[in-house]
Amino acid sequence: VHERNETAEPETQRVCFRFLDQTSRSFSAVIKEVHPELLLPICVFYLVLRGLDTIEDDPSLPLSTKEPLLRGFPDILNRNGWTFDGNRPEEKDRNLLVEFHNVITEFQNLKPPYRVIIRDIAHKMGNGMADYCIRAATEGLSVLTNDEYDLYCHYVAGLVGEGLTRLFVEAKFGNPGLLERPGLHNAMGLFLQKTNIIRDVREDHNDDRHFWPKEIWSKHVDRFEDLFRLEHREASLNCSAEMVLNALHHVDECLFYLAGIREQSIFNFCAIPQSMAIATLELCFRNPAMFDRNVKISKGDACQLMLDSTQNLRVVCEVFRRYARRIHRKNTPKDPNFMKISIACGKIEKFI
Ligand code: PS7
Ligand code: MN
Ligand code: MN
Ligand code: MN
Ligand code: MN
Ligand code: MN
Repeated sequence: VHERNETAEPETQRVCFRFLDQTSRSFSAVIKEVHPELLLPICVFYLVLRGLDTIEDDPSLPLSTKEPLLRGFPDILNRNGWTFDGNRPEEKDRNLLVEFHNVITEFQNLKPPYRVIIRDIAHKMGNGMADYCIRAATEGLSVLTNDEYDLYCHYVAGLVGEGLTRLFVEAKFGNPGLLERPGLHNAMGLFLQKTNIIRDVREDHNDDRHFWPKEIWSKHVDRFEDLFRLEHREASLNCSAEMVLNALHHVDECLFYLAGIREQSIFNFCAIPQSMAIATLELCFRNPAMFDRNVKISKGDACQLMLDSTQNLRVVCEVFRRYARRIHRKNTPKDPNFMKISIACGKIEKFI
């Protein structure tokens, strides 16, 4: 464990770590355990992307404000003192942008190669978000095909995988071969993002945000809203099971990716969220509660997952096997995807 010397930290760094705690429930703990060489770069990377997401997520921002901000984020990172107070008062991470000059200062103090990576990912993500915001404003996102769903997840999460992998390799904590396998780091992001989209379906629906692709939900219900109606519960469960099946296809690539990590703190940083994700998928699988309220894995399960994800790849594979077996047991022949789900679980159970 590497302790930061908080009294020697400049004020702007302290502000960044405070924002990390405030804006991330799941990532702040794992980021703070990262090797000192990448601790601040990853914290700043997180806050830059959280800033972008806070612009993307705010429905009160007109497209004419939103689009140039998203596309112009690489420039913003050059502007000393830039802040933004245009988010609606109830936007949860509004203050991050109101005090964004702290993030910009710390960004500018990073080593040049780290800055290049963070700026490049902010550029690609901002443009991808802008493209989908335009589409969401005109027709909504619940019309997506499966390929469009994967592309959206690539922009908001697969690119995070690319950026992190470039940081790991630059710091010599990852096998440079990982850079030649974009499918692997993309899978790391897609697996997390798809799990988030599955679990948050109720909350996102309340905010009028629909990410489940039409290519999937239209096989089960006529209108997206029907997923939340009691008389369609069986169809909704089959639909969510197909969403889980879609996410499970990334598992083997995620486990291959983890085999390329060479430093323990980075391994933990990568493995913990992946383990939490497979446990969350298991919790959501054929669980009607997810259509009524937010479901969350228990504190006890989360603790066990932390312990198991900070050992080595063999133990992490064991975690994946355990949850795949539980999904397998809940699978039912009433489900139109019964066979496919059974095969997908069987593959994970036999992996390594
Ligand atoms: C730089 C650690 C480890 C190779 C802010 C980590 C929101 C699922 O949608 O707040 O607000 O409910 O729960 C993270 C790959 C990205 C993908 C994406 C930056 C793993 C802006 C995480 C995270 C790649 C877009 C969770 C993708 O957010 O979501 C750093 C390797 C940010 C990772 C968003 C979502 C993250 C997410 P929401 P959450
Ligand atoms: Mn978003
Ligand atoms: Mn968000
Ligand atoms: Mn999101
Ligand atoms: Mn979400
Ligand atoms: Mn969230």
